[in-house]
Amino acid sequence: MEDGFPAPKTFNQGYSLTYDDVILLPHYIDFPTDAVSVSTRLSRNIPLSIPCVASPMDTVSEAHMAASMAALGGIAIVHYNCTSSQQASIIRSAKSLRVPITPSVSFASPVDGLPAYHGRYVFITESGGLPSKLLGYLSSSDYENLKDKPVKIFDYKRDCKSVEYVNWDCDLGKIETLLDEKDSDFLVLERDGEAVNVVVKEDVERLKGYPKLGAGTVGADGEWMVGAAIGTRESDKERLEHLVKAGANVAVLDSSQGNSIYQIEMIKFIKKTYPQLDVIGGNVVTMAQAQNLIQAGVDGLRVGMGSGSICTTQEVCAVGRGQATAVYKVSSIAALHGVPVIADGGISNSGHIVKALVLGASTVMMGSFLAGSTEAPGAYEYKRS
Ligand code: CPR
Repeated sequence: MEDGFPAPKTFNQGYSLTYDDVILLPHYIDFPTDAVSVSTRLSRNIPLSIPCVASPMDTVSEAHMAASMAALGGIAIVHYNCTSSQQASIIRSAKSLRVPITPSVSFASPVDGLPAYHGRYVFITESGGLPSKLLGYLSSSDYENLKDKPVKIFDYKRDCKSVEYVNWDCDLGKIETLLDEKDSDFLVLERDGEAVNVVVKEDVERLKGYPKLGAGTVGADGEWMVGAAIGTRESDKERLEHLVKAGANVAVLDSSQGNSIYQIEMIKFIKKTYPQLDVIGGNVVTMAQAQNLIQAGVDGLRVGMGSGSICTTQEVCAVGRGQATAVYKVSSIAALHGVPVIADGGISNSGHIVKALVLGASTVMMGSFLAGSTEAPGAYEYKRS
């Protein structure tokens, strides 16, 4: 009895279908939801326990997004809209974290004035950020009483004598117990003499309300796995050297049209220079494009052209493909070679994730879905109208 349209028939009619053009038929359930495993692979050698990847965008993936995604069993790809040393420092910072808490406090360097946006505490560190040596702190009551606000806050800081420190890999349960035992409002997580995070009591309460953390994405070095985006220029080879030294676990070649001589040469270079490093190529939307990158040696493929919420490739360059068709077609050929596929862009509800996975993707990459969250970079601004 034929009912509905099987995938090969649906995707071989000559139409380019988006996620919203397709709907899946339900089947039969004889298992509880907690028996469902969504564990998968990002690339040939990177297993994940959830199929979620944060996009390499400066509004999405920096240290705290990377630590939080890895803590949930996914991964983030750190953007490269910055110098190579800044990108390497974001990667080092993500890998030096264990508890996925984004500090709700602010940081300043000794020469700074009061930050424009600050939380209940301002911590003064040597570099003005983390990880760095902690020099002192001010609470909101301290700086609210400051008459001359632009002054160097360093002159008004409290010293660190009363600060409680714990080791960087202390788990959330122990942090909660210590906060109670010490009757302290915050704890400083420390690694190799530097502060790597500050956990305030209310952050722990917030995190307890999050979905249960599964097996985190931990690499052979015992730290969170973190991906790094790079381009295909000569200078990106030097950038990659910094990123590998910082501990990047996978390189993602960032291009809206990945099937190019530049990318193929870069893939070959990386596989030869860093044979232990997985390389993800893309973006591609056709089987022929995918075939080229697979032959060049990619360990994963990123699929989508014009699918991203801010992407204008289809309008500006008149190329692209409906994301449902692109994911299905590329996954069909990638599966023959054991290469996992990332469905990149256009995820605006959980149903889109299900569709991408059913059509053959191993993971979905999300940008706007994650931007604006606590874990994304940037300060929270509140404007009274
Ligand atoms: P959304 O999840 O926001 O729909 O799509 C995220 C994807 O959009 C990214 O992973 C990337 O492929 C693409 N993207 C991000 N920034 C972009 C710019 Cl500035 N221009 C074109 N595409 C972009």
